[in-house]
Amino acid sequence: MAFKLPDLPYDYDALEPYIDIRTMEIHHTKHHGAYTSKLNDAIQGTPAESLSIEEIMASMSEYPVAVRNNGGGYFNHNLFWTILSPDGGGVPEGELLDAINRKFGSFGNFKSEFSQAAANRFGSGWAWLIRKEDGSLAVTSTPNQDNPLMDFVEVKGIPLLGLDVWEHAYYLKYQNRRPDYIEAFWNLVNWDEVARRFSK
Ligand code: MN3
Repeated sequence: MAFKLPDLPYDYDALEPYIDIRTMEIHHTKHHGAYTSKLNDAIQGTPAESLSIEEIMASMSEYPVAVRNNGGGYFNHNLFWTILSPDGGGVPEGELLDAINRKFGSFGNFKSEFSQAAANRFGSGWAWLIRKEDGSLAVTSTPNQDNPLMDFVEVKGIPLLGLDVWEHAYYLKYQNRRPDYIEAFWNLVNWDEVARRFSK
């Protein structure tokens, strides 16, 4: 069964002014769309066709690079759209906030560690908040379309929050000002969805 490009849970202009309509439309239809179709091409006729995207991630070292790049791109963007919301921003609550405070000392410390991971990722990649196997949280970063579910990454875990820092995610509006894009991102974070992933 082929993987499908999911619809966005909001309109292309919904994240204005933080992420502009044109970036959202190109990012979803062209970039995410291409990862989806190239992933399907790469697994066509192989046993991976009957696996979930998470199952493919978990044994990624056994796959060719086209599955790594496009499968990662498919999964990462599926997650990215859901952790953004026009009603996002603010601070998390409940058990997620407790876990953040335990690990990072404060929400502000977490935010700055995550922002630094996003800013310092050289070239293209992602910053992540993950839940590790022992239940603790960590901030990590991966290059290209890798993610913390892939079996070969240094720090593995369940991604709760991810930020795309490829230039295609921000260049039209922010050009070289990645830190401004990262700052804007905090106004969009859907903490309800992050908390749902945390407690799953
Ligand atoms: Mn992207």
